[in-house]
Amino acid sequence: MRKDVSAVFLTVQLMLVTSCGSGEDSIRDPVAPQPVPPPSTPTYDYPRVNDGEDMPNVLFIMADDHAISAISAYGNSVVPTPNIDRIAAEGVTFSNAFVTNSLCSPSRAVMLTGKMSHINGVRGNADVFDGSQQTLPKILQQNGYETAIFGKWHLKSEPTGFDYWEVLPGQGRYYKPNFLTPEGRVTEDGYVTDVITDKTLAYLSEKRDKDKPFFLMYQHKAPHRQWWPAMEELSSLTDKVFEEPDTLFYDQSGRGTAAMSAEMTIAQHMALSMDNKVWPRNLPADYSEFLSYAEQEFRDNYVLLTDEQKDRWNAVYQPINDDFMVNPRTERELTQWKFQRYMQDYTAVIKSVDRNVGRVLDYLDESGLAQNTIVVYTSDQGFYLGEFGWFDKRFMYEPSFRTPLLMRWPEKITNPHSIKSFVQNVDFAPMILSALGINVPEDMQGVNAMRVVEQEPDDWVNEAYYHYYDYPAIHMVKKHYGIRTERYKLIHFYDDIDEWELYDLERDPKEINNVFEEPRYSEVLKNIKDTLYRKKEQFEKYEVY
Ligand code: SGN
Ligand code: CA
Repeated sequence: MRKDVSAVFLTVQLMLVTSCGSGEDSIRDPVAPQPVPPPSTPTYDYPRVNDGEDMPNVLFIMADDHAISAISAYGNSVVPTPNIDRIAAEGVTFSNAFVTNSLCSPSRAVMLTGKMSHINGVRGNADVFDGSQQTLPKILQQNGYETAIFGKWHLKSEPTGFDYWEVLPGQGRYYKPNFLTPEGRVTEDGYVTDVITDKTLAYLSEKRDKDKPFFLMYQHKAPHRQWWPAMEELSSLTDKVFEEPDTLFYDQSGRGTAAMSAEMTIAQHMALSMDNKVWPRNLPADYSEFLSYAEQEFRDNYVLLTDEQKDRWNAVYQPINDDFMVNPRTERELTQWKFQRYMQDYTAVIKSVDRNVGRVLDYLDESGLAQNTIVVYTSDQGFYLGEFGWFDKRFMYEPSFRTPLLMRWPEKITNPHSIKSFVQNVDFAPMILSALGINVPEDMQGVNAMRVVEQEPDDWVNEAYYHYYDYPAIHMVKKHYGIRTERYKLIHFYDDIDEWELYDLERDPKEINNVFEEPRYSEVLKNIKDTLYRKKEQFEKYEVY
């Protein structure tokens, strides 16, 4: 059940923008939005409806690129995550949470604003977030909250709306991380996931104003590429053999041009050096790592290790390098080897996130804060762990469209359960505001997903809308928008192509058989196109940025 944006606000917008949402069938569909000046920001009063009560705290945990398939609370995980699972075991697990634009900066901007990418101004990773706009932390500050963020930010401009902030510049680095702070840049010894947690715990135990409720964003860079594990987890990665997804060698032939032309295969686009930790000097002579930059990235990471860390690192990776050197491999075997290496490092990095989440949950327990603290665990999007031969994200296909979402709130959620109603990350801000009893501003486009936490309503509309813009860019995933319903998914790839894909998720959950042209789906197609255009109209009929 999504509400329409304020009619008054829309009228103003429509006077400003006339070309909107038209030309669905043209090759450059939709018409590239022309920037128009933002309207004067409407002002709102945000009355607290639960004045006088103890306001709950909010701990918002986000890990970069954390796939559902790497969280054991979701079942069939490639790695156990006992601490993250604690949130699920004592709270709710959203089994149908989706992003609106499967990429880092856009996803973060959507969560902060409760607005779609073209409205908050961050369509792709190159866009700079306009920190003068209304955001969730600002609204919370106005309602008596102290706000803080530690970890990955990745929105280019300085954080606004936070009483405390220490964020990684850009993607950040794994070892000896830098942080941007209001006082300038600081460099810390240690491993990034541990350091972010140390800062979070220092805030919780010492720095915060204990007379105020807190809204704390605790955001991990890991498990983003290039998957450098912490020393503690290095030993865990050597022997495990991971099951290959049955689509590891899928050729995309049941899909279309966009999937075929994307540059995110383990076989060709994952770098042996920076991603798989093969010493550049050990690379085969005929292997032109497209990638002089990849070799440089590898060195840039390695050089940050202390001598002692280098010894420990080499003790684990040298035998892997030796094995790589002595055993000749066919092309197929090399892909299988890279997949195993990828999964070893990725899961080791997840373990460090899980271990550190455990430290923070323990603190909440020990300090007595747990009872009235809402804990949310999510990611900025899903991730491919070898499905369709891929790593990375960006596509509207399930592994990157779906995102983990767990929520614990002992004070209010007393029956742990799983929720099947659809929610999207554009709903997170309205969900948190509603949970706290704070009015949701009219111009937020998400809906109050707390409704499905309390009890899944029969009239909830399970439709998820998507729009990805970051093209041309690394991994070369073409622009597309689409709609997912409970059973079907319709995607339109546009810009330099004009291709549609329709999937019947019941018959084809892996989305490898595009039925867009199949006559027996003509009725389904007609209906889902109507749904798509309705959603597109609802979300996109005006442009702000
Ligand atoms: C880097 C990565 C990409 C990744 C983007 C965006 N390459 O460019 O693989 O898609 O970040 O990721 S790397 O060689 O620098 O590792 S995002 O999560 O920030 O959107
Ligand atoms: Ca990400």
